[in-house]
Amino acid sequence: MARLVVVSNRVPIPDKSGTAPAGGLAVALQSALEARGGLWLGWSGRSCADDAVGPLQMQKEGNIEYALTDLTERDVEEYYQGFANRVLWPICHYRLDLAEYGRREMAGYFRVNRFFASRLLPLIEPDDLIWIHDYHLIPLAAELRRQGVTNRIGFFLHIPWPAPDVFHAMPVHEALLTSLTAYDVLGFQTEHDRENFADCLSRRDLAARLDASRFATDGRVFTARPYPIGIETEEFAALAKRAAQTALHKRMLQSLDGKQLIIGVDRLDYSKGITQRIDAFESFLTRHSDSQRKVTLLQITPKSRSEVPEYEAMQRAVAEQAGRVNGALGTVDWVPIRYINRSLRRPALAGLYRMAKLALVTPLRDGMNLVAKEFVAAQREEDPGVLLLSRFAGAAQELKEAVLVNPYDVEGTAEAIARSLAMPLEERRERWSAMMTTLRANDVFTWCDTFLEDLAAKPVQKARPASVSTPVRTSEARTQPLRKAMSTPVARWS
Ligand code: GDG
Repeated sequence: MARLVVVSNRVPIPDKSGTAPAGGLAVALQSALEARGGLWLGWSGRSCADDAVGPLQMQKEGNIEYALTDLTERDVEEYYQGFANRVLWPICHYRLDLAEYGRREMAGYFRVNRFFASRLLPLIEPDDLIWIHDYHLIPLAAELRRQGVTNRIGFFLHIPWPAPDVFHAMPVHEALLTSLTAYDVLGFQTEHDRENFADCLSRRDLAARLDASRFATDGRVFTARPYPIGIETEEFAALAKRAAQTALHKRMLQSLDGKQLIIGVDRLDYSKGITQRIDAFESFLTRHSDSQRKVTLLQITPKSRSEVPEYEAMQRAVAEQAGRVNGALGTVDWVPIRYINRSLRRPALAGLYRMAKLALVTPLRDGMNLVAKEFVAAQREEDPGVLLLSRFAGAAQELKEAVLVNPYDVEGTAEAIARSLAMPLEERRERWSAMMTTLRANDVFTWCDTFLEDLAAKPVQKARPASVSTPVRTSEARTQPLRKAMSTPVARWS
């Protein structure tokens, strides 16, 4: 079995006791790395002065070697805070209005990808399978290819791929698209994302489509498929069951004093629809005033990316909004919304999911949304809670038995909350059991194995296009925008 090399922006490095930070993705990748022997490379999270980037920091845990690199302050500002989080993230979540293009940031993004390639290069062995993760590292394979790497390289995008009209509004979209054709296997969360990507390629004549999943650029074939990410279903269910026995769980139950718990868990991010959700909850309480004092919404929202101004502003806005609803509707002995702005431990979270009658998972746009899946896995078979889920989360493509809502429709969501809370046991059990079957069939280990099987598979090269309506551009024309983006000196862009 070939060795596995994983590259992601951040690396879930185990602490001194060897315990990896919890989280399905980290667990699945670590178990694949452990089985095959592997290397995981990424940013250390530290920044330093321009001339102070030291050697890679290596750490070995069992069969896995972790390699961390520092970045310069300028790198972090341009590549991470700039292009990744203020251009790609909003664009992929359909927020053209929030994207702030700057040539300096774009150049920094390509420069840091080139830097990651140069750090990885000396560590790669001829048969390694290389698996690169997420939007921070789109051009990494193209950079590795330029430096002579011929290994199989795969890419998985955790966030949505938007429709061509949105993606093509981004300067350098063509360079990014072209760089993706350097991979052997491209993974998306849903069929919809894959089709958006295929439409982007075809509008720019960057590849010919051979069949549903194979594309040809001159000289090579690559595949693009949906690989919906899962969770560690059985382990999470067991964790939730155990958590229900803890003192914290009992204290929480006591503090609810018979009220029904509704739960929301999201990183503080505008894509998660938190303000629309609080509006919907307020609308529900106003339209169904008999529910007042009978329910409590627990919104757990750990801070994220607080160095980006939109996130800092949002933190204030959500806290104010929750305070306003509590001020307007609360009573001396009832607080409608309990708002927690920090992270809880994973077992505590699992126990709270299990206690809740209803989860509000209402992102405006989400690649998958693992909270939806964790909530389902944490339920009690004999009396499961209801999942209210946005149609715009990737998870809605699989969890069709959830109560699906349009989060932009505040009143519609308010009515769906009312319906969900009143749902009879039999219907709750039917819906839950169907969703649980889906989660068991496609857990995060299956996701990981399926992707790696495709990545390791012998490529079928030189297939003839089944139907090519427009000629594919020659390699010279095709790689031109990529070369331009990669070689443009920063000075010319700033
Ligand atoms: C990206 C994509 C895609 C949250 N609060 C706490 C906590 N969490 C954990 C949840 C869950 C994870 O964080 C969040 O995952 P999501 O999938 O909901 O969202 P993103 O962070 O935006 O992830 C997304 C995902 O990648 C995977 O491909 O699904 O669409 O945007 O696991 O449980 N964990 C703990 N305390 C908290 O307070 N311990």
